[in-house]
Amino acid sequence: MHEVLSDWDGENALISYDARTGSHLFIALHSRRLGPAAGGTRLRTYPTPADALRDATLLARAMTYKMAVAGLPMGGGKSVLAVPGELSPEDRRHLLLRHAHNVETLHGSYSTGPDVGTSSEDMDVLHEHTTYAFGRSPARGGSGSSAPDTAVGVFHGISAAVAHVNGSATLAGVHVLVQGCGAVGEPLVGMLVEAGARVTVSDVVPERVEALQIKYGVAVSAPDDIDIDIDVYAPCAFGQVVGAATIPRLRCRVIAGAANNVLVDASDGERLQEAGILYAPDFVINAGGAVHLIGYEGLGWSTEQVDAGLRGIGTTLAQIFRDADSQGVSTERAAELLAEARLAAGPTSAE
Ligand code: PPY
Repeated sequence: MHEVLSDWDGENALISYDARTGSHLFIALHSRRLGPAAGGTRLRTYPTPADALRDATLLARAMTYKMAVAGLPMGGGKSVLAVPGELSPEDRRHLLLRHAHNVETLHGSYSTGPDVGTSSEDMDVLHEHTTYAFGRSPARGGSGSSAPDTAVGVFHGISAAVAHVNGSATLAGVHVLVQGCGAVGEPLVGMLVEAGARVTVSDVVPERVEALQIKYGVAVSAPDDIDIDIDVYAPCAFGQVVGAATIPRLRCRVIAGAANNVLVDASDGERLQEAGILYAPDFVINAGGAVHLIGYEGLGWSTEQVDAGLRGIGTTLAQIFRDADSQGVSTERAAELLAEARLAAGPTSAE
C-alpha cells in the first residue's frame, strides 16, 4: 500500500478496516484545487487491499480531471469498500454506516455518491450518518440515478466523435458496439437505435442482451469480441479494455463509451493516435453522472441547465479533437492539458 501511495499525487487517503465484515474502507481525496472533492463509492471484491487502494487513487485522480474539464466547481475523490464476498443485508448496512461515519469526519472536504456496486438506496443509508452523500433516491430528496444522464452525455460524445471523423454528426447507419448493457449501456442503446444507428450489444449477463434483442432487434456479440467491423466501440462496462494487446485487434474508427479508466496505461492514447482511431477520453465523455449529481444537488440547476451541461460534453470533446489535431498530440493528452490548464488557473476559471 505504501508503494501505491508513493506513486500517487493526491492530497490524502483515509484507510480503515472493518473486522465484522472483513472489509477495507478507502477514501482517496485527490485534489480540492477547484472545490470540495466528490466522487462515488465503489463496492466490490479485490485480489488484495493494495489493489483496492490503487483503484481508489486512480479513480480519484480521474474525478479531479473530470470535474475540471466539465467546468464543475469541484475537486476529485473516490471511495472503495473492498469486501471479501457477498455480504448479508445487515453486514452491508453496517459497512455503509461505517463508511458514512468516515465521510462525515471529513466535514465536507469530500462528498460521495453511487458508483459500481452501490445504488441510490445505499446513499439513503449513508445519509443516516452523513449529509455528504449525493444521488439519494427521489423519495428521500435526492436526484436519483445519474446513469440515464451519463448515457445522454455519452450519446452527445459519440455524435461529436462521429462528426469529427465523418464530417456529419448523423448516426444513421453508423455501426456501434455497446459493450456492457447495464444502467448506462441500456439507455444508450435506446438512444442509438432511435437515432438510426446500427447497434451490436454484448454483456457478460446473457439476459441483458436477450432483452435488448427482443426490444430493439439489435445484433449480439460475445462479451470479449472486439475484433468485429464497427464504426464506434462504446465500452460501457469494465475499464482497462484498450491496451497494447487489444489495439492491434480493433477494427473501429472511434472509441467512445462510458467506462472509467478505459486505457490500460497513458501511452495507449498515443498508440490509438498512431492506429488512426479517434478516442474520446473517458473522463470527458462519462462526465454526465457528475453533471447530473453536482448540477441538481450541488448547484441547484434546472433540468434545462443539466441538459445544457450534458450537451456541453459533446462541444468540449469536439474542441479536444481539434486541439489534438492542431497540436499533434493524442486526444487523451489534449484532454489532460485542458484539465491541467484549468487546475493551474484555479477556482475562478471553472465556469
Ligand atoms: C463518476 O463520474 O465517476 C462519479 O463518481 C460521479 C460522482 C460525482 C459526484 C459525486 C459522486 C459521484
